[in-house]
Amino acid sequence: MSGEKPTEAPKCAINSERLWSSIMGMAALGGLPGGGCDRQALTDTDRAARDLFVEWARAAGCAIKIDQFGNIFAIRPGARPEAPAVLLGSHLDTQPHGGRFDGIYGVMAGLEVVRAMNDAQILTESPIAVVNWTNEEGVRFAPGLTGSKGFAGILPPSAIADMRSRDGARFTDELERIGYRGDMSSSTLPVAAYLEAHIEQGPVLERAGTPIGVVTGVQGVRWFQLTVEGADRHAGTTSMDVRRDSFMATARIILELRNAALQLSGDVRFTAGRVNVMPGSTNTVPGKTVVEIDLRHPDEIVLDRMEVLIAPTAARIALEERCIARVERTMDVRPVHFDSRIVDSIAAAAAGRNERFTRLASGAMHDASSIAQIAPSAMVFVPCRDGISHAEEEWAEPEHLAIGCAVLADAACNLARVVP
Ligand code: HGY
Ligand code: MN
Ligand code: MN
Repeated sequence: MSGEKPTEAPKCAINSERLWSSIMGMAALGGLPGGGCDRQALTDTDRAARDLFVEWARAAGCAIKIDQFGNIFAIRPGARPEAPAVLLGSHLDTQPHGGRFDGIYGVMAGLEVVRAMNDAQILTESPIAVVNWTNEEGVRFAPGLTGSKGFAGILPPSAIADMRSRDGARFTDELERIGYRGDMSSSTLPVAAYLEAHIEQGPVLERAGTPIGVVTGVQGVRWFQLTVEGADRHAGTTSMDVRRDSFMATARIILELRNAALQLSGDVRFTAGRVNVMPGSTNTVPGKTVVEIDLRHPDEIVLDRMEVLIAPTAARIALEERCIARVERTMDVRPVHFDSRIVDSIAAAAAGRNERFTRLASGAMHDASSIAQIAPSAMVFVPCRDGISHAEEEWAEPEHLAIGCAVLADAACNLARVVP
């Protein structure tokens, strides 16, 4: 809990109603009947959300810059324009059955910080930049964190440009199509610090009864693609003992891996969230199945131990089912420990507002993991109801969102140094 000295920076009055109505305005784009959002990266709804963000940021006096990955930077100049920027933001893309807050909150909170600074006529030495990272979620184009990895130099531009969507579209072509392929070079926006506000997406803050999470790091995430090949055969005439049923083999493999993961650690997270069973016909034994696996743990050693089990387990079970399996690692985001100075500045901002806070590590992955590789970074969490996220029911209380935004504003003012 607290104990840090209150921040010295002046308080910046957040307009909680403006913040809430901005989040709800974004939620209308790609809104789903159950209250959630489907706004996958580089779709027309993503373009609409980007257009709205750009419109609001320009109205707030920001200059807009866009890089080759489609990341949008809304820049509020500082007294020293050449000084590295304090960068605030997150992502506007969502899961297929996404909520209204995951990612969106961080971008809208950053914008609200700029608007509140304008209202209070606050001038900072360093520029403040608000960013919308492209394709954090990694749904339409996998894997995720694409824009932030590109900006941080973790993935080469050519690899990003050639990423293919599930429907075969090329990343760069889709960026062009929606009008967000820019040419800003990352080197023209040096970053002094990166702060990302986000809903927690888990139950820790709600259980602790604290409105603020001071995020100390993010657990590691690896994605794997498991392909199992058998043979297409007639469902009515092919006896069970000679089938080469790729889906039955896959189902056995996934269950065994899930059990092995649980044996390794109670904290492991093992998910098989996308399965493509081919040819996808009720009356054909499926000859090919591809499944995407998401594996998470805070400790890389546990991830390594689990990873070495995947290929042999898949090969053994596939053989028993007269199939062939192959496994490819498609993403590796290492566990991240955020910079203690930035973490402490968030704790100090919460203490300065007399808000109770909890230090915690993130179970969800974030663009902050990428940016932490090139600039000191940290995150502010607020609670979400029942810890639910990646679901239409996702909900955060307006009051908590406002407190998180105020803490973000104070930390940003502190790091960007307010000109007296
Ligand atoms: O997958 C994640 O944890 C993030 O919410 N995209
Ligand atoms: Mn997110
Ligand atoms: Mn998400």
